[in-house]
Amino acid sequence: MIIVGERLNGQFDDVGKAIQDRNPEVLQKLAQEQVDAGADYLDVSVGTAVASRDKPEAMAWMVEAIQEGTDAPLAIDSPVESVMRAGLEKVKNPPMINSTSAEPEQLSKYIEMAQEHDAALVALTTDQDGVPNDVAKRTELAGNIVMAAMEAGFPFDQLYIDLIALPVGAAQQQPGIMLDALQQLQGIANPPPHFIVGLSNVSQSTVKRSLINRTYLVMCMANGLDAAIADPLDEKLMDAMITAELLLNRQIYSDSFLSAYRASKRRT
Ligand code: THG
Repeated sequence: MIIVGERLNGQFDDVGKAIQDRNPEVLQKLAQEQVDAGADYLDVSVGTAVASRDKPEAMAWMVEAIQEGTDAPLAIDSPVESVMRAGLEKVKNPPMINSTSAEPEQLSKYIEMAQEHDAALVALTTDQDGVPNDVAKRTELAGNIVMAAMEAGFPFDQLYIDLIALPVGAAQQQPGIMLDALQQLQGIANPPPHFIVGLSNVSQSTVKRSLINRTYLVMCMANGLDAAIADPLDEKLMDAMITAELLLNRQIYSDSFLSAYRASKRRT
Protein backbone atom coordinates (compact mmCIF):
# COMPACT_ATOMS: atom_id res chain seq x y z
CA MET A 1 0.00 0.00 0.00
CA ILE A 2 1.07 3.52 -0.71
CA ILE A 3 0.16 5.67 2.29
CA VAL A 4 -0.18 9.43 1.87
CA GLY A 5 -0.13 10.91 5.38
CA GLU A 6 -3.14 13.23 5.83
CA ARG A 7 -2.13 15.18 8.94
CA LEU A 8 -0.40 18.20 7.39
CA ASN A 9 -3.76 19.77 6.59
CA GLY A 10 -4.91 23.18 7.82
CA GLN A 11 -8.34 21.77 8.62
CA PHE A 12 -6.80 20.18 11.73
CA ASP A 13 -6.74 22.75 14.53
CA ASP A 14 -3.06 22.26 15.43
CA VAL A 15 -1.93 22.62 11.81
CA GLY A 16 -4.27 25.55 11.08
CA LYS A 17 -2.84 27.40 14.05
CA ALA A 18 0.75 26.56 13.04
CA ILE A 19 0.07 28.04 9.58
CA GLN A 20 -1.37 31.23 11.05
CA ASP A 21 1.51 31.57 13.54
CA ARG A 22 4.12 30.49 10.94
CA ASN A 23 5.38 27.90 13.43
CA PRO A 24 7.48 25.38 11.46
CA GLU A 25 8.19 23.01 14.39
CA VAL A 26 4.59 21.79 14.59
CA LEU A 27 4.68 20.79 10.91
CA GLN A 28 8.16 19.25 11.16
CA LYS A 29 7.14 17.08 14.11
CA LEU A 30 3.99 15.82 12.34
CA ALA A 31 6.01 15.18 9.19
CA GLN A 32 8.61 13.11 11.03
CA GLU A 33 6.02 11.15 13.02
CA GLN A 34 4.12 10.24 9.85
CA VAL A 35 7.29 9.20 8.03
CA ASP A 36 8.35 7.06 11.00
CA ALA A 37 4.90 5.43 10.99
CA GLY A 38 5.32 4.41 7.34
CA ALA A 39 3.97 7.27 5.19
CA ASP A 40 5.23 7.15 1.58
CA TYR A 41 4.07 10.70 0.77
CA LEU A 42 3.01 13.57 3.02
CA ASP A 43 -0.18 15.37 1.94
CA VAL A 44 0.18 19.16 2.34
CA SER A 45 -3.00 21.25 2.41
CA VAL A 46 -3.58 24.80 3.60
CA GLY A 47 -7.25 23.94 4.20
CA THR A 48 -9.28 26.86 5.45
CA ALA A 49 -6.59 28.24 7.76
CA VAL A 50 -6.05 31.43 5.74
CA ALA A 51 -8.05 33.59 3.28
CA SER A 52 -8.04 32.46 -0.35
CA ARG A 53 -5.73 35.21 -1.55
CA ASP A 54 -3.11 34.20 1.05
CA LYS A 55 -3.15 30.49 0.19
CA PRO A 56 -0.35 30.39 -2.40
CA GLU A 57 2.06 32.05 0.03
CA ALA A 58 0.92 29.80 2.90
CA MET A 59 1.42 26.67 0.73
CA ALA A 60 4.93 27.80 -0.25
CA TRP A 61 5.75 28.38 3.41
CA MET A 62 4.39 24.95 4.46
CA VAL A 63 6.42 23.13 1.79
CA GLU A 64 9.63 24.91 2.77
CA ALA A 65 9.04 24.39 6.49
CA ILE A 66 8.32 20.66 6.10
CA GLN A 67 11.33 20.08 3.84
CA GLU A 68 13.66 21.56 6.45
CA GLY A 69 12.89 18.48 8.56
CA THR A 70 12.43 15.67 6.02
CA ASP A 71 13.09 14.74 2.41
CA ALA A 72 9.99 12.55 2.13
CA PRO A 73 8.03 13.24 -1.07
CA LEU A 74 5.08 15.62 -0.69
CA ALA A 75 1.56 15.48 -2.11
CA ILE A 76 0.55 19.06 -2.86
CA ASP A 77 -3.18 19.15 -2.06
CA SER A 78 -5.23 21.98 -3.55
CA PRO A 79 -8.06 22.39 -6.04
CA VAL A 80 -6.69 25.83 -6.96
CA GLU A 81 -4.03 26.09 -9.67
CA SER A 82 -2.16 29.07 -8.16
CA VAL A 83 -1.84 27.25 -4.82
CA MET A 84 -0.69 24.07 -6.59
CA ARG A 85 1.95 25.96 -8.57
CA ALA A 86 3.20 27.76 -5.43
CA GLY A 87 3.79 24.38 -3.78
CA LEU A 88 5.34 22.76 -6.86
CA GLU A 89 7.83 25.60 -7.19
CA LYS A 90 9.29 24.75 -3.77
CA VAL A 91 9.40 20.94 -3.81
CA LYS A 92 12.81 19.29 -3.79
CA ASN A 93 11.77 15.71 -4.61
CA PRO A 94 9.32 14.43 -7.24
CA PRO A 95 5.91 15.18 -5.69
CA MET A 96 2.33 14.05 -6.08
CA ILE A 97 -0.15 16.53 -7.56
CA ASN A 98 -3.42 16.22 -5.60
CA SER A 99 -5.60 16.73 -7.59
CA THR A 100 -7.36 17.39 -10.87
CA SER A 101 -10.99 16.74 -11.80
CA ALA A 102 -11.87 14.65 -14.85
CA GLU A 103 -12.95 17.77 -16.76
CA PRO A 104 -11.01 17.60 -20.05
CA GLU A 105 -9.43 21.04 -19.86
CA GLN A 106 -8.14 20.77 -16.30
CA LEU A 107 -7.14 17.14 -16.82
CA SER A 108 -4.91 17.83 -19.82
CA LYS A 109 -3.37 20.89 -18.18
CA TYR A 110 -2.57 18.93 -15.00
CA ILE A 111 -1.15 15.96 -16.91
CA GLU A 112 1.20 18.42 -18.57
CA MET A 113 2.07 19.97 -15.19
CA ALA A 114 2.81 16.50 -13.76
CA GLN A 115 5.08 15.75 -16.72
CA GLU A 116 6.96 19.03 -16.20
CA HIS A 117 7.56 18.26 -12.52
CA ASP A 118 8.16 14.50 -12.85
CA ALA A 119 5.17 14.18 -10.53
CA ALA A 120 2.55 11.57 -9.77
CA LEU A 121 -1.00 12.78 -10.45
CA VAL A 122 -4.24 12.17 -8.55
CA ALA A 123 -7.32 12.51 -10.76
CA LEU A 124 -10.78 12.61 -9.21
CA THR A 125 -13.82 11.11 -10.93
CA THR A 126 -15.63 14.44 -10.74
CA ASP A 127 -16.83 16.79 -13.46
CA GLN A 128 -18.81 20.03 -13.68
CA ASP A 129 -21.68 18.26 -11.86
CA GLY A 130 -19.44 17.37 -8.90
CA VAL A 131 -19.15 13.87 -7.40
CA PRO A 132 -21.28 11.30 -9.27
CA ASN A 133 -23.59 9.32 -7.02
CA ASP A 134 -23.71 6.19 -9.16
CA VAL A 135 -21.29 3.51 -10.34
CA ALA A 136 -21.73 4.13 -14.07
CA LYS A 137 -20.75 7.80 -13.99
CA ARG A 138 -17.70 7.06 -11.84
CA THR A 139 -16.46 4.35 -14.20
CA GLU A 140 -17.15 6.57 -17.23
CA LEU A 141 -15.06 9.40 -15.77
CA ALA A 142 -12.30 6.95 -14.77
CA GLY A 143 -12.26 5.80 -18.39
CA ASN A 144 -11.89 9.41 -19.56
CA ILE A 145 -8.96 9.87 -17.16
CA VAL A 146 -7.17 6.75 -18.40
CA MET A 147 -7.77 7.76 -22.03
CA ALA A 148 -6.36 11.26 -21.46
CA ALA A 149 -3.25 9.81 -19.78
CA MET A 150 -2.75 7.36 -22.62
CA GLU A 151 -3.07 10.07 -25.28
CA ALA A 152 -0.55 12.28 -23.45
CA GLY A 153 1.92 9.41 -22.94
CA PHE A 154 1.60 9.80 -19.18
CA PRO A 155 2.70 6.57 -17.44
CA PHE A 156 -0.05 4.67 -15.62
CA ASP A 157 2.24 3.88 -12.70
CA GLN A 158 2.25 7.62 -11.95
CA LEU A 159 -1.55 7.95 -12.24
CA TYR A 160 -3.80 7.68 -9.16
CA ILE A 161 -7.54 7.49 -9.82
CA ASP A 162 -9.69 8.67 -6.88
CA LEU A 163 -13.28 7.37 -7.03
CA ILE A 164 -14.17 9.59 -4.04
CA ALA A 165 -15.06 8.19 -0.66
CA LEU A 166 -18.09 9.96 0.85
CA PRO A 167 -19.26 10.09 4.48
CA VAL A 168 -21.31 7.05 5.45
CA GLY A 169 -23.31 9.19 7.86
CA ALA A 170 -24.55 11.47 5.06
CA ALA A 171 -25.38 8.95 2.32
CA GLN A 172 -25.14 5.42 3.57
CA GLN A 173 -25.18 3.72 0.15
CA GLN A 174 -22.15 5.68 -1.12
CA PRO A 175 -19.26 3.68 0.38
CA GLY A 176 -20.67 0.51 -1.21
CA ILE A 177 -21.22 2.25 -4.56
CA MET A 178 -17.59 3.33 -4.58
CA LEU A 179 -16.51 -0.27 -3.89
CA ASP A 180 -18.57 -1.51 -6.85
CA ALA A 181 -16.94 1.07 -9.12
CA LEU A 182 -13.50 0.11 -7.82
CA GLN A 183 -14.16 -3.56 -8.52
CA GLN A 184 -15.46 -2.88 -12.03
CA LEU A 185 -12.39 -0.84 -12.91
CA GLN A 186 -9.88 -3.58 -12.15
CA GLY A 187 -8.28 -4.47 -15.48
CA ILE A 188 -9.08 -1.09 -17.09
CA ALA A 189 -5.51 -0.86 -18.38
CA ASN A 190 -2.33 -2.88 -18.44
CA PRO A 191 -0.24 -1.98 -16.52
CA PRO A 192 -3.03 -0.69 -14.28
CA PRO A 193 -3.26 2.81 -12.82
CA HIS A 194 -3.27 3.16 -9.03
CA PHE A 195 -6.51 3.58 -7.13
CA ILE A 196 -6.52 5.96 -4.14
CA VAL A 197 -9.08 7.34 -1.67
CA GLY A 198 -9.21 10.05 0.96
CA LEU A 199 -10.07 7.46 3.59
CA SER A 200 -11.08 9.72 6.50
CA ASN A 201 -13.87 11.24 4.39
CA VAL A 202 -15.88 8.05 5.02
CA SER A 203 -16.13 8.67 8.76
CA GLN A 204 -16.64 12.46 8.81
CA SER A 205 -19.25 13.44 11.41
CA THR A 206 -19.44 9.95 12.90
CA VAL A 207 -18.24 8.55 16.21
CA LYS A 208 -15.88 5.53 16.14
CA ARG A 209 -14.01 7.12 13.25
CA SER A 210 -10.94 4.92 13.52
CA LEU A 211 -13.06 1.73 13.43
CA ILE A 212 -14.99 2.90 10.38
CA ASN A 213 -11.80 4.02 8.62
CA ARG A 214 -9.90 0.78 9.10
CA THR A 215 -12.85 -1.44 8.23
CA TYR A 216 -13.47 0.48 4.99
CA LEU A 217 -9.76 0.45 4.16
CA VAL A 218 -9.67 -3.35 4.32
CA MET A 219 -12.82 -3.61 2.18
CA CYS A 220 -11.32 -1.23 -0.38
CA MET A 221 -8.05 -3.16 -0.46
CA ALA A 222 -9.93 -6.39 -1.16
CA ASN A 223 -11.45 -4.62 -4.19
CA GLY A 224 -8.14 -3.39 -5.59
CA LEU A 225 -7.28 -0.18 -3.74
CA ASP A 226 -3.50 0.24 -3.55
CA ALA A 227 -3.11 3.76 -2.11
CA ALA A 228 -4.81 5.86 0.58
CA ILE A 229 -4.66 9.35 1.99
CA ALA A 230 -4.97 8.39 5.63
CA ASP A 231 -3.62 8.91 9.15
CA PRO A 232 -0.50 6.76 9.60
CA LEU A 233 -0.43 7.75 13.28
CA ASP A 234 -3.55 5.59 13.76
CA GLU A 235 -1.81 2.40 14.82
CA LYS A 236 -4.89 0.18 14.56
CA LEU A 237 -5.47 1.44 11.03
CA MET A 238 -1.91 0.61 10.03
CA ASP A 239 -2.10 -2.83 11.69
CA ALA A 240 -5.29 -3.59 9.74
CA MET A 241 -3.69 -2.36 6.51
CA ILE A 242 -0.58 -4.51 6.99
CA THR A 243 -2.69 -7.55 7.88
CA ALA A 244 -4.84 -7.06 4.77
CA GLU A 245 -1.66 -6.92 2.65
CA LEU A 246 -0.70 -10.27 4.12
CA LEU A 247 -4.11 -11.88 3.55
CA LEU A 248 -4.18 -10.58 -0.04
CA ASN A 249 -0.77 -12.24 -0.57
CA ARG A 250 0.97 -8.92 -1.16
CA GLN A 251 3.44 -9.57 1.66
CA ILE A 252 5.26 -12.71 2.77
CA TYR A 253 4.06 -14.30 6.01
CA SER A 254 6.23 -14.48 9.08
CA ASP A 255 5.17 -14.52 12.74
CA SER A 256 6.54 -10.99 13.01
CA PHE A 257 4.72 -9.70 9.90
CA LEU A 258 3.68 -6.40 11.53
CA SER A 259 7.16 -5.41 12.64
CA ALA A 260 8.74 -6.83 9.46
CA TYR A 261 6.46 -4.66 7.31
CA ARG A 262 7.22 -1.56 9.38
CA ALA A 263 10.96 -2.24 9.19
CA SER A 264 10.74 -2.58 5.39
CA LYS A 265 9.12 0.87 5.17
CA ARG A 266 11.72 2.66 7.29
CA ARG A 267 13.40 5.45 5.34
CA THR A 268 17.18 5.38 5.69
N1 THG B 1 -9.20 12.79 -2.17
C1 THG B 1 -8.03 13.41 -2.44
N2 THG B 1 -7.46 14.30 -1.59
C2 THG B 1 -8.10 14.61 -0.43
C3 THG B 1 -9.31 13.98 -0.10
C4 THG B 1 -9.86 13.05 -1.02
N3 THG B 1 -7.53 15.50 0.43
C5 THG B 1 -8.25 15.97 1.59
C6 THG B 1 -9.13 14.86 2.15
N4 THG B 1 -9.91 14.26 1.11
C7 THG B 1 -8.28 13.80 2.84
N5 THG B 1 -7.74 14.33 4.07
C8 THG B 1 -8.55 14.49 5.19
C9 THG B 1 -8.06 15.22 6.24
C10 THG B 1 -8.84 15.40 7.38
C11 THG B 1 -10.10 14.86 7.44
C12 THG B 1 -10.60 14.11 6.39
C13 THG B 1 -9.81 13.93 5.26
C14 THG B 1 -10.98 15.06 8.64
N6 THG B 1 -10.89 16.21 9.34
C15 THG B 1 -11.71 16.52 10.49
C16 THG B 1 -13.19 16.57 10.15
O1 THG B 1 -13.54 17.06 9.08
O2 THG B 1 -13.97 16.16 10.98
C17 THG B 1 -11.37 17.85 11.07
C18 THG B 1 -10.05 17.86 11.75
C19 THG B 1 -10.09 17.38 13.18
O3 THG B 1 -10.45 16.21 13.44
O4 THG B 1 -9.70 18.21 14.03
O5 THG B 1 -11.77 14.22 8.97
O6 THG B 1 -10.94 12.46 -0.80
N7 THG B 1 -7.40 13.10 -3.58
